[in-house]
Amino acid sequence: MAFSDKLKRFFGMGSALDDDFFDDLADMLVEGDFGAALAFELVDELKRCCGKNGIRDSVAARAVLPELLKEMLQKARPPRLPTAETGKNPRVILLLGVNGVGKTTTAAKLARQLPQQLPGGESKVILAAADTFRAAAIEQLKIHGEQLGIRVIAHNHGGDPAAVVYDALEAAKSGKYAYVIADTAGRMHTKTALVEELKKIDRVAYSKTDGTLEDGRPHRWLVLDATTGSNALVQAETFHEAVELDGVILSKMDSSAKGGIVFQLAAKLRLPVLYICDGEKYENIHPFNADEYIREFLG
Ligand SMILES: Nc1nc2c(ncn2[C@@H]2O[C@H](COP(=O)(O)OP(=O)(O)OP(=O)(O)O)[C@@H](O)[C@H]2O)c(=O)[nH]1
Ligand SMILES: [Mg+2]
Repeated sequence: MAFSDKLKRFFGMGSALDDDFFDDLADMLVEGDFGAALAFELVDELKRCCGKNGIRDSVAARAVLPELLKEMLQKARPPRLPTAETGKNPRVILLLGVNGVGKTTTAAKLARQLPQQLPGGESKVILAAADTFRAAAIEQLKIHGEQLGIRVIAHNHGGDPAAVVYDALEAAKSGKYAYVIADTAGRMHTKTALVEELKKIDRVAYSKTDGTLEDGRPHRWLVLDATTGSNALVQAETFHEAVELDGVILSKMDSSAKGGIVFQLAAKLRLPVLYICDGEKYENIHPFNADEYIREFLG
């Protein structure tokens, strides 16, 4: 991240910790997608911490930041991750998000990544083309399925997304599958339409698994384009308010993303980031690791 280099240089100068230093730091954090409120909170906390410990220059101040940032990330709820096994009810994962954030690409990446945690590791996923809004979206998922050797359940353009999930669960009945990963439409839903659509999918999932989905309702993961900065927070707020999300996947971290959004998601919405995506290839997805993330963020 180019932004991390900037932070690294800023702290590396060995400047005195005067008002100018803290003002400049707040400005930088805002630029890095921290949002003003959280930037000031972190600066105040750093000031307090440096005062208490007799820290006088930026190099020493940099050393206490990881701990402060970690505390911020710990404000997120512990992630409710799907613990899947074949032979049991498959876990249903819905990928949500606005247009173009990377839902379909992420569905394919997850379809390849998630089963690697299962014994055997081979394809135990069904992809559900529940974005029935655009014909091209269905085709796009089918192509991923072909490339990955993963089964894709699709209906015609304009069909009912819940019916696609129904058929995916029907196909998963053999017990061979551990996950159903559903791509959803990227159009900006009205809140009511989105809530109704997801409620219907929940009902389908419960009915298809005799109400015994072991870890509750389908997982709702929001995909956010990390390069959209604070707008990503607005998207998360809107979706979370409407449908209670379980977590976030940040895409396009390889582009011009600055990364502060992760701290805002945790501190403001208590939303954990589950995966980071850093490219268009299938392997460009990584489970989120707080310590690693903080290290990279600080440069
Ligand atoms: N650089 C980069 N590009 C990505 C990443 N994830 C997705 N993309 C690209 O972003 C574009 C949109 O991705 P899609 O997966 O089609 O996004 P979507 O949310 O399904 O889009 P709609 O279905 O139109 O709402 C594509 O060109 C992807 O290749 C990523 O992690 N890094
Ligand atoms: Mg799509």
